[in-house]
Amino acid sequence: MSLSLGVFNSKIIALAESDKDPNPLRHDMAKGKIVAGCIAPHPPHLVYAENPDQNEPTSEGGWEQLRWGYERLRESLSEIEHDVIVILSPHWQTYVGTHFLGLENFQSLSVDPVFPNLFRYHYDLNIDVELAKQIHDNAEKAGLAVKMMENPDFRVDYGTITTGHLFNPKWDKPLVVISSNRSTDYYSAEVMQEMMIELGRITRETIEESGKKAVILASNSLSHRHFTTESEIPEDMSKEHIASHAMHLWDMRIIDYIRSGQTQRILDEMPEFIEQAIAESDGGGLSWLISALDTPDYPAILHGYGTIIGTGNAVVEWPCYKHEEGSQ
Ligand code: 2X7
Ligand code: FE2
Repeated sequence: MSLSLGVFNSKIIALAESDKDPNPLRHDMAKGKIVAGCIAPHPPHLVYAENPDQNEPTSEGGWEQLRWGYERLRESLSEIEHDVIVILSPHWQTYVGTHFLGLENFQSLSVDPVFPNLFRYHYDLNIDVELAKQIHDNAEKAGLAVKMMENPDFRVDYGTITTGHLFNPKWDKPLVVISSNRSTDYYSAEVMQEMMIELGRITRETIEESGKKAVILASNSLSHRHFTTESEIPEDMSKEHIASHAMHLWDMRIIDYIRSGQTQRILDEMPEFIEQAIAESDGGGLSWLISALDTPDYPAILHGYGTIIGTGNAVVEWPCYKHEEGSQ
């Protein structure tokens, strides 16, 4: 009796052992994460002022405060390992759902429709189609309207290109590029925000499932009222200032929330911000970013602030990697 019980017990132990993962760390190791989230504005003036080989017009500089801000952002993340950069751009405007670039590579000439004198940029960018499709599929399962953009002649918007260049001028990492579903215009800022909070959650969970490390970028200005005429020398900084005092007050209010870890208040005040400051977060990028970062309550780093043809622009980093479990 005791012998057969012993055999029975050892069988159970053997079964339990065979159920065990031979590599108990595997699941943990495979979990992906967002290592940082940023506001990375895209006025083409910043690329024009840098004079990279890819851009045809040449300049004498300008907008240094913001360009130094981007330098500080790049430096801050230079040692933080990441596999992919995810961008949501308000200049890729889609009215039926959210779209994702869905081919391995896109190359062409991008010309800014309002500032063709500043931005004629020859781009060549690579896409992480696998991750883009995973986010697309999970969004579809959650009931959002989505589409993969698989037209090889599709012209990538200048917001994506400018943010892509300023964040990573070497273009040596693949991108996931997400369109701006114009639900603010079609419905309201409230509807837009509800959809972007859902897309942000799905983006975060999909990155975690994917096993990849990602930096996510909301490509947008803050207040967005701009001058209707351009000075003779666009980079003449004696002509640059915020469009109005009201725009300045809104920018400082949002920056205060950013720096003091009050992202829920940004979401709460988003409809007023969009309406009163004509904010470029009407495209959904900022709501998506805050949601993907799980509405952080720790302070973000303000790397720079400056105006561009009257609009307010902040370069901001939420350093998620400093706030992971066990990192303190
Ligand atoms: O797209 C932009 C922008 N958001 C702000 C200022 C100037 C030009 O382009
Ligand atoms: Fe813009």
